[in-house]
Amino acid sequence: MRIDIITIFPEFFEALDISLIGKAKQRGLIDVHIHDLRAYTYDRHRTVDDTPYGGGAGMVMKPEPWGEALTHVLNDAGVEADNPPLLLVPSPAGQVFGQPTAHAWAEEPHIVFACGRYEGIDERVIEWARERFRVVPFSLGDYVLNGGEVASMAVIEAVVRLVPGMVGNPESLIEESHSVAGDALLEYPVYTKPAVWEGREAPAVLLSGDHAKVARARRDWQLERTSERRPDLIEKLTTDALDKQDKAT
Ligand code: 6GU
Repeated sequence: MRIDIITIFPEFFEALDISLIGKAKQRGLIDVHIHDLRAYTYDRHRTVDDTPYGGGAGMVMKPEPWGEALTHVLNDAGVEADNPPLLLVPSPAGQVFGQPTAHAWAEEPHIVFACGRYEGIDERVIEWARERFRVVPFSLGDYVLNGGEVASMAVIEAVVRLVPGMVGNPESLIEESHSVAGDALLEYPVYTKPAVWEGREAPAVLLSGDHAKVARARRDWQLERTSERRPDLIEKLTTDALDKQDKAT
């Protein structure tokens, strides 16, 4: 998978060399290209924004540097008109990103992130880009970040770990993908050694060696935790997703 990122803060993406994504880069599973938007400005101050037409607070990103930067990416990647890359535009006004979308995007051969400030990029850039890319404005949720960099990093981490060949043990991903299919419960709490820490015992059932009991206890903890923290997910549960014992509980 090729990933291009256009940003006024290229330093943010130095973190991509760490951990799982760093390994994916080393192993050649992903090929990351960072582009400084200011490289496509020609004035002394390398201006990327201006006041909004019609008035109002904040600044709007000027279209010209975006047109040039996006054109550079298309040329550099040798993009053919009949095979447009995915252009992801972080915005609090986007469609909400979730795990099903992460799975879909993990299959893409080329993703471009256009990191703008939250007031946005001149809308004509989005219209122009729709003729050259498959454009998807996305949001992480209902709160406001100053710019798209952190949101793009979050999406990159969520997507790259699902790229075929990434995870040593794909079984863990299979478990996860089931959790996306409609019985999306929150994870159960986990414990490790020592058996007693600060006077607190790990749940005895986990040390019992009874696999059926362990599975039942974990399932109950998932239901408990989900009812408490995410009642909206319980509402969405299909009746098929609940087993007999769940229904009794
Ligand atoms: Cl994707 N961008 C910005 N600027 N703010 C956000 C967001 C994205 N998702 C939630 N808040």
